[in-house]
Amino acid sequence: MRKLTVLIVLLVAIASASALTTDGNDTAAVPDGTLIVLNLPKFDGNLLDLTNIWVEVKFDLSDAAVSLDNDSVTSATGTAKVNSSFVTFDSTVTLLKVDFDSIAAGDFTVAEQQAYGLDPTTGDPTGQFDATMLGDYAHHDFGTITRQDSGDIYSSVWGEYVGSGDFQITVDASYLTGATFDGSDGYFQGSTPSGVIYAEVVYNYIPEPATMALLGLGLAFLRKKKVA
Ligand SMILES: [Ca+2]
Repeated sequence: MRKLTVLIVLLVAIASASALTTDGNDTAAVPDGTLIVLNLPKFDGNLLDLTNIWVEVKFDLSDAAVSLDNDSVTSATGTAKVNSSFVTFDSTVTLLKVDFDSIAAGDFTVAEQQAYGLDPTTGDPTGQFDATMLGDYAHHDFGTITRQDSGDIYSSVWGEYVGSGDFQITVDASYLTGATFDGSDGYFQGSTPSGVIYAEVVYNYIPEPATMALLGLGLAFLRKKKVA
């Protein structure tokens, strides 16, 4: 009976020790063509204590909008477009996941478009963009476009995440709004999009010395009981 009690206490101690987590995150606006650095905490403990590292990087592109104006005397299709990409995506730790896919610049590329059938021009001045708000005009708001990648980090690179201070993720984004027309005399007006980057790291670990001490204590107690 005592043995069972000791075992239960041991299991509870191990179970509670294995639940420890520490994490951190950082977020920043990413203006077009500007180098941005995110700082995320390293694991300030022992490499052997780690049981998992999880990383997420998320990018939101907002305020992308394109207005179209057909100045042709025939109807035309106008296509509003937004493109964004990370010209730079660097990290001081290797963002290699257990599935051998890396969190990389390509995960955050945006290339979206929306086509509109436009009526012949309504007679507004030709050769320039005019917001007529009539059938020769269309406006597309792309809303917030989210690109995200996350996952458990491959254990062979965990060592890079251990230490004091932070690791850095550096990005530089390029944004473009535009339009194409299948007829002549199409004009557009595009906004300047804005971007926000967010990154998070979560460390799961077992504080090994504490667990081993408890385990040792329990085993010693069991052994003592066995002898008695
Ligand atoms: Ca027009």
